[in-house]
Amino acid sequence: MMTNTEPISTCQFQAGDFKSDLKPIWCPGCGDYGVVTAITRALAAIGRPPHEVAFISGIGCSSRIPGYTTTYGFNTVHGRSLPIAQGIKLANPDLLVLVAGGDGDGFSIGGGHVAHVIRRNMDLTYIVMDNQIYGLTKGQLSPTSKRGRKTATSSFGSLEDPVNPLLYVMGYGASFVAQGSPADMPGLAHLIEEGIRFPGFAFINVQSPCVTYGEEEEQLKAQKARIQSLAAIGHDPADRALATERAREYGTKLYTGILYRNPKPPPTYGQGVTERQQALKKQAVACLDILKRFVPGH
Ligand SMILES: Cc1ncc(C[n+]2csc(CCOP(=O)(O)OP(=O)(O)O)c2C)c(N)n1
Ligand code: SF4
Ligand SMILES: [Mg+2]
Repeated sequence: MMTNTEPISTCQFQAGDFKSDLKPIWCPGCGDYGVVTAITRALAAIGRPPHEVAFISGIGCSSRIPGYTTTYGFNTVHGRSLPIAQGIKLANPDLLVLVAGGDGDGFSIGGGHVAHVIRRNMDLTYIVMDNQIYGLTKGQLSPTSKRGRKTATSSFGSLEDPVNPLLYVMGYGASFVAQGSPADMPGLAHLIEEGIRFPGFAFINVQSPCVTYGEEEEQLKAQKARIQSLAAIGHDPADRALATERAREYGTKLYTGILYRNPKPPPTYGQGVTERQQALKKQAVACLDILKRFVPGH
């Protein structure tokens, strides 16, 4: 089985090779433009050709993203990108599989799948464009909208606390957890590249603002002032307890960088499947040998 960073062909790629001719229909200024650019830069740095990459998404503005790349793509069903991506990776383990979608897609309707992809340590890179709103359906509360937020579905302000995506995945034992912003494009491209290189499930939460339904404080200009680079404050990504403490600050502080990278990640589900297949093959060969010895004519 190949790793995500072993190309079958040995060509050199530029970010432009991963951008399709389809013109995005996102609102001008939407943060998702920056995310697709960061993804294409990361893929060029990895160096695998577009036909060795499968890009899976759910439904939402953010989930349109595979169509804007030249990789294989599947804009699936709302909240079901992770199960479909897992099937694709298991059926074709040599594909590099990226998954992307929105905060609603990932943490409301699709929230139940996150725990299972983590406990299997599936070798996927999952990029969530967290804009704290349902963008595509015109601005309803999302699972990451903050308490008090006024939207189309909460004219008097939300009565709920938001889901904390960083703490959520840390809680289930994710081995690679990062947060980025299109306000720091080179940083975001680097995080996605690191996520792809990580042997197992990599989660990258991206603070990708919705310019149409989002609030002023979430926009790129405001984010630039709030961003705290984890590398700059000397954060140790191998320290799980510290990473969990910092994950708790989601919503109050805007950390960017790798929050947690497990120095000893568990085996991936794919590795387990390969080993099981090899063991079963050995058993089958042994059975055939016995058959040949004892059954005349075999
Ligand atoms: C089963 C199902 N339920 C609801 C919808 C309607 N719907 C489409 S996208 C969406 C939410 C999108 O929000 P998010 O995932 O955060 O993506 P964004 O548009 O903000 O990028 C909803 C509720 C749907 N398409 N399918
Ligand atoms: S509605 Fe928001 S998330 Fe959707 S394209 Fe426009 S700015 Fe982006
Ligand atoms: Mg959203």
